[in-house]
Amino acid sequence: MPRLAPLAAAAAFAAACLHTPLAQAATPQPVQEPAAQEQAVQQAVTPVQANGQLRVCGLRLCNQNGKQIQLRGMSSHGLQWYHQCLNTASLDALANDWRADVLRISMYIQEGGYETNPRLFTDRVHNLIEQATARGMYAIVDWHMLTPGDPNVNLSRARTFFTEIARRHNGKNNVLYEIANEPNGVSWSAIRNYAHQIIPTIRQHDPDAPVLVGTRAWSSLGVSDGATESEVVNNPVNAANIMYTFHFYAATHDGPYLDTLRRAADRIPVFVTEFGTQTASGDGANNFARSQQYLDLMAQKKISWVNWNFSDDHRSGAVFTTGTCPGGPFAGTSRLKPAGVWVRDRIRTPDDF
Ligand code: IDC
Repeated sequence: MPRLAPLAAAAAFAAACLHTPLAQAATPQPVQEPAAQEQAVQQAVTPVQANGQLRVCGLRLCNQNGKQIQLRGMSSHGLQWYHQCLNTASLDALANDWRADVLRISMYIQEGGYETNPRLFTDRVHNLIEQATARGMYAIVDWHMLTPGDPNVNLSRARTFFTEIARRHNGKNNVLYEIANEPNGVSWSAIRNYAHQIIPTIRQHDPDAPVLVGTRAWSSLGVSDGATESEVVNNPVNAANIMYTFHFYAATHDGPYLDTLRRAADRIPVFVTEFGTQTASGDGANNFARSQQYLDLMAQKKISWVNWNFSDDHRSGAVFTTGTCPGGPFAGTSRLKPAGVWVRDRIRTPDDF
């Protein structure tokens, strides 16, 4: 990556020390043999180089060698509003400074999104998949349906879109398909029927990519409608290599949601494709203590996660301060809101793969 193997990290540290101002020159410097440095450079490895084609293995996500892994990264905001936050410098920062494993490409369908100009938005997604690929990150193609909440309303659009995306990118090993962001006001069986329509459409062109399925009541596994994960456990989607999505906003979604995630992770494969440290509006005060409880659970169960969102929207959940895009700077913390500082730290924590 971007992500450096230990030797490379030591070499980078040594290089950084060479540029240390005089006042700090007393910092101990690791001794590096020239040969070791050469080797270190060659060992620099991106998340995709390290893990290759992912697949669902039992209840977890595994890499090409069958090892369970956890991906961590960021979701874009809606491409119709904050496309300017996804440029060369910001994506370089996401890969190299944030050390993200994954970029979620959030393409709204309504609210000025895909339905208004399918060609434009499909091309944006193509381009962002290429950008993620060039940086060795995984790419989640998020069909960001939200209002209306029945994914079947957009079924024919989804067929057109996913057919083109899957045809174009089937040779890549870093694409995951999220077929319905947050179904709402609709039963699990209607969502399941939609999944049975759209998964074969994708698989016809891209047979080996994991598919992520949204769940009832804004991808709460039903909890926000007073249901539980048992409706999914008892009536799963009839397809292999899929995971179910769970979204939470830590200042709104308390104990029962955390308990649901804990239970569900032992019964079905779960991917948290969206979470915020604030309220479900994506705004308001952060609850970092509860956010950390979720992150601890997800680390323990190796549940992959993606945070909302990589933009400079005014809300507290948008990581950059207003006016950061498109010029930056995007690396470091100078333009980050508190939620951004918090989540960057947690994405940067070294992976164990
Ligand atoms: C919010 C955006 C906001 C936009 C609103 C309506 O932050 O700018 O006006 O959507 O589309 C979700 C959704 C996600 C929401 C986010 C925060 O997937 O689209 O973004 N949220 O409200 N689910 C729970 C929270």
